[in-house]
Amino acid sequence: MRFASHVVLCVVASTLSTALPAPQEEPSPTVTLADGATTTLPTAASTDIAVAIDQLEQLANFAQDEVNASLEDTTTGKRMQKRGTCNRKTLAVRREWGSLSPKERKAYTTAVLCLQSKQAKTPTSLVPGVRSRFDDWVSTHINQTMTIHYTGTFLAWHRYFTWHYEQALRNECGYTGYQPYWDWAKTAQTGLEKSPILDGSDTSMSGNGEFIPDAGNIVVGGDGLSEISFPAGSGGGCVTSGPFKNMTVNLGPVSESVPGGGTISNGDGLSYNPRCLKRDLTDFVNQRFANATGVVDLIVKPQDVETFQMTMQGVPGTGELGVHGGGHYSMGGDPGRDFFVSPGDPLFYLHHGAIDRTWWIWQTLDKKTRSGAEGISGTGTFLNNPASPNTTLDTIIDLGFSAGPAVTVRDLMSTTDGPLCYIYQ
Ligand SMILES: *[C@@H]1O[C@H](CO)[C@@H](O)[C@H](O)[C@H]1NC(C)=O
Ligand SMILES: *[C@@H]1O[C@H](CO)[C@@H](O)[C@H](O)[C@H]1NC(C)=O
Ligand SMILES: *[C@@H]1O[C@H](CO)[C@@H](O)[C@H](O)[C@H]1NC(C)=O
Ligand SMILES: *[C@@H]1O[C@H](CO)[C@@H](O)[C@H](O)[C@H]1NC(C)=O
Ligand SMILES: *[C@@H]1O[C@H](CO)[C@@H](O)[C@H](O)[C@H]1NC(C)=O
Ligand SMILES: [Cu+2]
Repeated sequence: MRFASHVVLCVVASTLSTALPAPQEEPSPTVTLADGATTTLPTAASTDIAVAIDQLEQLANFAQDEVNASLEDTTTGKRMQKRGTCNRKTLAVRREWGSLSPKERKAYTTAVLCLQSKQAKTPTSLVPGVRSRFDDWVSTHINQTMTIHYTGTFLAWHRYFTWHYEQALRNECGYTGYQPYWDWAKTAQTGLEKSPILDGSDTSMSGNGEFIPDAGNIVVGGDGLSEISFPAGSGGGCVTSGPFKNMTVNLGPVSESVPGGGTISNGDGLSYNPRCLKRDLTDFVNQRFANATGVVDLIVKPQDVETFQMTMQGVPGTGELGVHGGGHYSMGGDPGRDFFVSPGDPLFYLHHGAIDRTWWIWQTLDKKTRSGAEGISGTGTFLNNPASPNTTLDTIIDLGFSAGPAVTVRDLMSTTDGPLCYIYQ
């Protein structure tokens, strides 16, 4: 039986650390793997990007090993006690965009275009601007924005949101793959426009927007957050190539940050406002807020979910955007820079795949604690303003007209122990 036998992080490094110069040179803790073998994992990120990329891969492999082992041997009863029915045969593996074949990439974007051509389920009496099934997700996100960010539900809500989007691509649009993710660490190294995700080719997620010069800085903040200013990107206009070249954004803007400072809006963003998809790819933001070093530190340093989720979203007042803001503001544009309407850019789901993967790896480092009640912190309102009850395992997550059924946070705390059944490569 292997109940508590694995994921025991013995910090053997602690007694040695005083003799060593820099935190990133601390020896790694010994980890006992599910199969009884031991390995070492990093306890701090290397500032050398290439080394940090290796560390990230090592952490992801560890998570895979742990979860794979927990799903093994269903017939012999050797399996960990689980709530769901997920097993190795039903397990989905979500992969990084660049590791998909050109054909697989095309199948994904074709399915997204299909979703954009299907009828919406949201009644236009409630949201006059919805024009497609794809817009159901956008309007659900707009409707719930202030109760799903800087809340106790942030991670679980976006996990469910992305999962149902993946399910709709599969069940309503014939897609046979799984939700791919965007590895920010990779694009920070290559540059966004040179990456297979954003190079503008037919097998990309489309590329940059047309270049608009003299744009001025982007200033984000407000809603109780202090301001952060950074340069605009290398695009700014309509996306000019790739699968989403002709895409129409129907909803928003609600709070779209624009070059030169400030935001623009179209009221509640729910009325019909057709316009082109715009991007403003911003390497500066990717490299500064979502590089390999930062991602590894996010996974190995926070020991409680409050620190983890706040670091991920950017601790207000620190000038940090976290990897969450880092990804959103590196795509830029409209609706990419709109806190409410951001799922209107299909790249959103690759970004949130990566957010979910980061949480998944972090959870797996201490599965028992981080997938239960101790793995939740926060309330049901943005920075608890206005004050609201604490989020718990029983808190309901409801995706409105996008997809049902409503579930509890409990169902979303693991990607393999409840109704969900996937891992990340
Ligand atoms: C875990 O299982 C998945 C699916 O079978 C496989 O793709 C992956 O390589 C496995 N990971 C490890 C580290 O064995
Ligand atoms: C965009 O629309 C035009 C006209 O309908 C069509 O010819 C073209 O193939 C479309 N491009 C893409 C990338 O879908
Ligand atoms: C990498 O990310 C970390 C954490 O966000 C940041 O402190 C550092 O400045 C970044 N490195 C570069 C070269 O921007
Ligand atoms: C809500 O969470 C906070 C922070 O963890 C805790 O101090 C407080 O006691 C909780 N409130 C209730 C009603 O459980
Ligand atoms: C918006 O949220 C409210 C309550 O959370 C819900 O009653 C309403 O149906 C939602 N509207 C849409 C369009 O999802
Ligand atoms: Cu969101």
